[in-house]
Amino acid sequence: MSVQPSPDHAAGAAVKAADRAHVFHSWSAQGLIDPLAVAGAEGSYFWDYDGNRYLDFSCQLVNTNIGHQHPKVVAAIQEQAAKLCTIAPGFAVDVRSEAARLVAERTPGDLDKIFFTNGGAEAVENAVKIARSHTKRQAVVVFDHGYHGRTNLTMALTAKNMPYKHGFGPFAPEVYRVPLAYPYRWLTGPENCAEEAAAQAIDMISKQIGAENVAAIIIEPILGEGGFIEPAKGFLPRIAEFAKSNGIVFVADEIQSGFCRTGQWFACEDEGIVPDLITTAKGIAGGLPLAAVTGRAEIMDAAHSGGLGGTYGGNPVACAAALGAIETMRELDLNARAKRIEEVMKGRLAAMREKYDIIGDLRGRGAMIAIELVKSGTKDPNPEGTAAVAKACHSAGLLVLTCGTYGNVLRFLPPLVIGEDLLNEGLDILESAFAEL
Ligand code: PLZ
Repeated sequence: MSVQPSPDHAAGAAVKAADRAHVFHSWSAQGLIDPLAVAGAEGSYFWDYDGNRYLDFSCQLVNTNIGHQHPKVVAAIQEQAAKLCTIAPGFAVDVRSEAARLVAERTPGDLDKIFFTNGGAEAVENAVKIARSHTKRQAVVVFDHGYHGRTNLTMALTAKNMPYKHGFGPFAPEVYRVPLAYPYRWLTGPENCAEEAAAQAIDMISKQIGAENVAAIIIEPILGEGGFIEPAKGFLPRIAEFAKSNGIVFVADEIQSGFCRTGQWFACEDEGIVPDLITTAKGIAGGLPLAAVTGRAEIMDAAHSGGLGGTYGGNPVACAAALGAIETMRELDLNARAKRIEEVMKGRLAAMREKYDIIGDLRGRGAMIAIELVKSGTKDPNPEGTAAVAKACHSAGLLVLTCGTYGNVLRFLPPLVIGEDLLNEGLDILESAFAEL
């Protein structure tokens, strides 16, 4: 178990100096960031070298659903490292077989073939390759506000008004974007949002692309980077049904929403959807680099022999971490915990919204909850207020992330193992940040 040691300012300064001299971070261009030197972590906390402790309502990047340094994951990694650290993807090994079996047991329907990759973007790329091989078609349909990664193809799949792709084109061709049922910002109001957005999306696909040309429709069942948007109820089933009746591969990108985050193993289960392919990463291995595409055998087998690959995919140590993580989620019934977290958070956040009219929308499921901040009395996005609240929380020892196309969403991703006292402590810090501002 990691225990927070006494402060060691010199060690922290050395870590920071070497970092600033040589490490290139995401978001670091033009020196805009000032990374905190982290000395360790345990459960719901991580800490720096100066004696400060932070309650982690980000799970880093939605990775540590089971908390930091979970003993089961640490032990599984240690054991596997002593036994076999690496093996080429072409061999069968016990941990990879078992990790695949555990994932297959949890994915809905008959999705039981798994291709392991290292990260989420790579999983999405492979899902597109598989869908194109299966359908012998090329077009890929994605949605407004969607995020799917930072490689050239996945940047193309990512929504255009986000900071991730500026100046990096030309992007991959044959990618088409259609409207998303975003209830809070749907022009005619939330009531008809699902129906109208689905009709518009289907109309665009049918008339502008031709359904017969579409290989895949890719959607996050709850959007992550785009602002924790829950597509209006009924939208996803309508799109999934359209995909099915037109021979289009329906891909659920559950890289953020999967593995108990929303109170289900996969968020698409809430509307009874069985996708053709599911992409996963992050929580699957408690933050170790492992990701996967899971699908039905006849779709997964469509790519030609030798067509899919990668040196590190399904690394045994990462697979061992997945075994520890999935076992922990099952044993502790983290789906039930996520639902309880939702109850507590939504209760407290709804009360805050009564008090502070810059909280415009409150949404999300399970332990994937967000508030959208607006200018008082309007629906105009308030990115400055959002950044200020996040900063105030950080100064008070709570890490919360911002997201959304307009930079005005505060997202809360507590570890699913968090106790209710700590959860409330984090919410107290948030409430004080609002009061202060
Ligand atoms: N699909 C739905 O959320 C990763 C990115 C953070 P990788 N999201 C966090 C950042 O600033 O880079 C993500 C996702 C969804 C795909 C991905 C991509 O997963 O493992 O980051 O490649």
